[in-house]
Amino acid sequence: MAKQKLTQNQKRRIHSNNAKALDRHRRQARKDIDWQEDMLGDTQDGVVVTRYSMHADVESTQGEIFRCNLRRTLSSVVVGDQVVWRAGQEQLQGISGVIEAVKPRKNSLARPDYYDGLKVMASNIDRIIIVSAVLPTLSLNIIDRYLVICETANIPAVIVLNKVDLLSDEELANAEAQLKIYQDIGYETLMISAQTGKNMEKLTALLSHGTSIFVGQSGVGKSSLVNQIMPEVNAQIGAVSENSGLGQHTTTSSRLYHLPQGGELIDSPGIREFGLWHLEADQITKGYREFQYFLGTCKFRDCKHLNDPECALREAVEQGKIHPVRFENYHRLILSREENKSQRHFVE
Ligand SMILES: Nc1nc2c(ncn2[C@@H]2O[C@H](COP(=O)(O)OP(=O)(O)OP(=O)(O)O)[C@@H](O)[C@H]2O)c(=O)[nH]1
Ligand SMILES: [Mg+2]
Ligand SMILES: [Zn+2]
Repeated sequence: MAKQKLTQNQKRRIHSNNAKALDRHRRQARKDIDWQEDMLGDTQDGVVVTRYSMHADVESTQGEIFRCNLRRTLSSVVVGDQVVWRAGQEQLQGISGVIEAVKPRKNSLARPDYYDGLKVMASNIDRIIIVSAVLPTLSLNIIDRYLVICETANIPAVIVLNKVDLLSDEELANAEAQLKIYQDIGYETLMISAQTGKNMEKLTALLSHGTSIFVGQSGVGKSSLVNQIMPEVNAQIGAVSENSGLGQHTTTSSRLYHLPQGGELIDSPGIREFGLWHLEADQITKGYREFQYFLGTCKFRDCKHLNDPECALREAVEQGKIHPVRFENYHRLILSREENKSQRHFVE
């Protein structure tokens, strides 16, 4: 008899049970070190520079890195977190201390996870650098997804287009025109090449104060840019697959670096699909900053901005005040959010 195909729900349940079993296993493994009071020094301040599945690397105020366990009571510890931690009197199984508490976050960058609900990726960020590239193809839809996240979290965004060394003059002009859509609505944009170093000085100048994070698809060259800025870091990079045209998810955990000219930079792993289904439709609408001026002036209060009569947004598009590509992407985001919502019920 042919094997019956699993439904989405069944697949999700299997994955979820599997993840829970792994988590139990991890917790048991963690229990192996039961830090006793007298084994630990005084509490001190630190910052999380990398979060792994079972532990985290904490940087002390003296700039030393300590691999730490996490108290089981802590619900979320991410790169960028300011923490209170205690060093062990000695190293146990490669672990040098324990994180006791996470200080309140100034802000955080989160994304919905298919199985695990909302996942915080990093915290205390001053600037999000959306890295895109001409290989894999430049996708304005992905840029828009990130921009909605940046607007919702109220974190300034910069759009960087990498690998421009691969473009002919004509393609370069075309890419410039696409980036102009974003400049016109007030976003800073930059065309760069980690390979040739083109415009790298502009990027480093931008990063020289506050904490920035590189986000973007796998393979766009985030870690290559880190290496270009700080060759001594020697971050791992991976080729874009010739078959699929996609990145290989080379970076596996986010990592915070101190830049020589000042400022902090977080390199993050590429994400296959940056979903927006944790947001309400009107949050997505608010995530389009150039729409704000027109919102509330549509004829109908529940205007969907599609074929509704006297839609102020559509009129603005017709009058050249809103770029049609942004308007189209907006409707694609709303639609994909609705499709995801109906297929997936996820716990928040
Ligand atoms: N031609 C060209 N190739 C580049 C440039 N920057 C990066 N690459 C190449 O792009 C590929 C992917 O680079 P990575 O730096 O690993 O990309 P990433 O964004 O860190 O990817 P993940 O860690 O998987 O998220 C590598 O083969 C790099 O050599 C560039 O400016 N020009
Ligand atoms: Mg990387
Ligand atoms: Zn409308």
